[in-house]
Amino acid sequence: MPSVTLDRFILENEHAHPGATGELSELLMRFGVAGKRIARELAVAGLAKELGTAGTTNVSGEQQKKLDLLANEILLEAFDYGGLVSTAASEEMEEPYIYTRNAEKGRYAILFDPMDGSSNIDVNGTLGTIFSVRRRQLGGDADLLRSGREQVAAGYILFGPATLFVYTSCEGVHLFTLEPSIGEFLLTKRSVRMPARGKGYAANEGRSAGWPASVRAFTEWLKEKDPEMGRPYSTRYSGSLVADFHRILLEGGIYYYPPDSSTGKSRGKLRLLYECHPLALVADQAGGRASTGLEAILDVVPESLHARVPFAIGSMAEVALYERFVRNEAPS
Ligand code: FBP
Repeated sequence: MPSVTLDRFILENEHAHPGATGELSELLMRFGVAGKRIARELAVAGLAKELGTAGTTNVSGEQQKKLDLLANEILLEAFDYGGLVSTAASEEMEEPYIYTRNAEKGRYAILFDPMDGSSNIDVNGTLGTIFSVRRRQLGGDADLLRSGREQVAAGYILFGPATLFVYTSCEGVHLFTLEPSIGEFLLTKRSVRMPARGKGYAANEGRSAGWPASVRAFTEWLKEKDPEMGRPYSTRYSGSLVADFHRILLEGGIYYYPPDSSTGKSRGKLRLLYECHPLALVADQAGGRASTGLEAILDVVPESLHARVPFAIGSMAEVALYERFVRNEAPS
């Protein structure tokens, strides 16, 4: 049984940085604690009547589930003491939450998607929490509306058969598994590397009629018979970005959510700051890539807090090919 706990791993890495104050370490450990609390709530949600909708919609016009709001609350509470965080932004809150007690001294701003894969909640499907950490500079939105390269840490908690904690603080990507009987995340894989090429793709093909022709052509290319190029690829789309990304992190491949004129989502569906930037940093640190099709996701600076962006993420080979199709430089 592995024995390196998340806290020990984070603290040992902190000691590698003489100037470290320990605040980022503490902050990452708090995401671990919040993840354990959310895992517990998910496990009993059906019994606790916590499934279903809350009767409200979020700023993106999506129906909020009770568990979206419960997870949001648990995350906000996790940082409500100790003066670490000045601002928290979330998919489930129109405006950022300012920790008034920490507004001046909190050295970090955090962003999160409390419950990714909401359509899986009521059917016991795989879910996740995505998080991003930035340094506080000027305070308020000015600290948030910045490129993805300014993140100091990012990661996700995956709620599946096991609960996993995956993060990077810009020194590789590390994977931990929750050992329920001791309530600790234990190191299961350090310095995870994404395979350069995969065999699967994750996209909601049911919507392909609304996609740009270039993305439809890319999808058709993946499905052609060509054993030498590892084609045809298999479809692996779970309804949860975190679950699909985690598979790609370990097995390679590509996930994409392009612009979709059939649902009026001309900029795609996924939100840049708390879905795409954090996973793009994890992919980048594991040797993969995330793109709009035209530029690296990490270079995109959002105009607004809940801005959407066309998104493709995964192995270098597949994302590079996706970009060639979008730029109409597809292989003949
Ligand atoms: P939520 O954060 O609201 O769940 O939205 C993101 C997401 O659910 C992704 O996890 C998933 O890949 C995608 O949206 C599913 O969207 P669609 O149902 O349009 O395929």
